[in-house]
Amino acid sequence: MIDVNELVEYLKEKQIDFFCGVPDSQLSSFCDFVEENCENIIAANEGNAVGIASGYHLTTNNIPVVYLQNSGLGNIVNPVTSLTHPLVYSIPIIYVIGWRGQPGIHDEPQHKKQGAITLDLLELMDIEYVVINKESTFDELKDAFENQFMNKLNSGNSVAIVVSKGAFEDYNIPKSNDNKLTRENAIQIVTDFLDNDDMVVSTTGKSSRELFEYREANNQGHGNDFLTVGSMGHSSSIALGIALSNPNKRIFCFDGDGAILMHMGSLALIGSKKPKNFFHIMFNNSAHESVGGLPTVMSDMNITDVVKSCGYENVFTASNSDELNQILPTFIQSTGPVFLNIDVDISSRKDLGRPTTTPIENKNDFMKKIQGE
Ligand SMILES: Cc1ncc(C[n+]2csc(CCOP(=O)(O)OP(=O)(O)O)c2C)c(N)n1
Repeated sequence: MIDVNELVEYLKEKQIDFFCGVPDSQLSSFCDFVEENCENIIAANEGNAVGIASGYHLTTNNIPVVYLQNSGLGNIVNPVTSLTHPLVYSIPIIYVIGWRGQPGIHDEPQHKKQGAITLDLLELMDIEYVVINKESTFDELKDAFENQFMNKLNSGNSVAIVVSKGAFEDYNIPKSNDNKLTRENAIQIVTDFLDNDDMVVSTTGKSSRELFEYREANNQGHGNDFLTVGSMGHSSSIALGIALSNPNKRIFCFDGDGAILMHMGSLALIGSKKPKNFFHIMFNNSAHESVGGLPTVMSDMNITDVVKSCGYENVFTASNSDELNQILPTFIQSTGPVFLNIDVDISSRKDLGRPTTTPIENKNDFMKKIQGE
C-alpha cells in the first residue's frame, strides 16, 4: 500500500503541487489528502478538470495532477485527444485514476465495460501508465517516476497512475454540513407522495440505491424507477427524453448536486423544451457523498436563480422534513418544468445495499410500466 502523504510530498519536491479532479471512492484517501493539504480544485466533470489543469500549465509551466474514477475517462477523451495530446498543444498531465471494474475483481455492472477497456483506452490516447495495488510500494512508484514518467512529462506527454482497490493507505477528513434531513429520508418522503403512474429517473450513486431499497421494503416493485447506475450527470437528460415522449405521465428526476453540476447544460434544455410533466428534484448535500463526501460548488451558487433563468416554471426549496411535507402537495400539482431543492446532510447508511436486479431487468420492467403493459 502507498501512503498518500509520501506520494504527495514526493510530487511537491518536483514542483508538482496543483491538483484538480472529480472524487472517487477508490481514491478517497488521495482526494481527502490533497483537499486538506494542497491547492486542489474539485471540478464539475473530468473534462473540465483537464481544461483547468491545462490552463494552470500554460501559466506556470508546471505539471498538474488530474484525478478521476475511470468512469470519467469518457469525459476526458475529447480534451485529451484534441487539446493536451502531443499532436495538438502537448500539455503534460499526471492522471490518478481509480480503476473500478478491474477484470477479476467483482464490481457493479456499470463498471464492467469501462473497467475492461481502461488500460486500452489509455494506450489509445498515448498515456503511459503504471498500475498500483495493495502490494505496491512507494519505492516502486518512485522508480516509475524516475525511470519512465519524468522523461515523458518533460517532453509534453501525459502519464497515469491506475489505482486498484486498496492501493492507498487510509486517510480521511470529516465532512458535514448544517442540514439535519438525510437524503434517504428525503427520498422516502418524496416517494410516498408519488402515484402508481408516476415514473422516476434516479441519479448515479447512493440515491438510486436508497430508492431501490425503499421500493423493496414497500413491496412496490421497481418498474416505476429507471436507475441511472452509471452515466453520472445524465439522469435529467434521460428524464427529459422520457417526459417529451410521454406528455401524459409525470416524470420525476431524483438528482444530485454533483450530478447536476457535471452536465449542467441539461438544465437549459429542460427549461427551453418546457415539458409540463417534468419534476426535477435535487437532493442537495453540496457534496459528492456517494464517493466520500468532498464538496461540490453547489453551496457557492444560487441554483434556484439558475433554473429560473433556464426557463423552469416553478421552483421550490425545503430544508427539513416539515417543510418538505408542506411543499410536496403543491409541488406535484405544479406545471412543469418544476424544480425542488431539498437540503440534506452528508451521510448514508453503512449497510446500504445495491440493486439486486440487473440493469436489463430494470430497463425491461420500466419499459413495460411506461408503455402501460
Ligand atoms: C463520469 C463519472 N465521474 C465520477 C463518477 C463517480 N461518482 C459516482 S457517484 C458520485 C457523486 C455524486 O454526487 P451527487 O450527485 O452530489 O450525489 P450524492 O452522492 O452527494 O448524493 C461520483 C463522483 C461517476 N460515476 N461517473
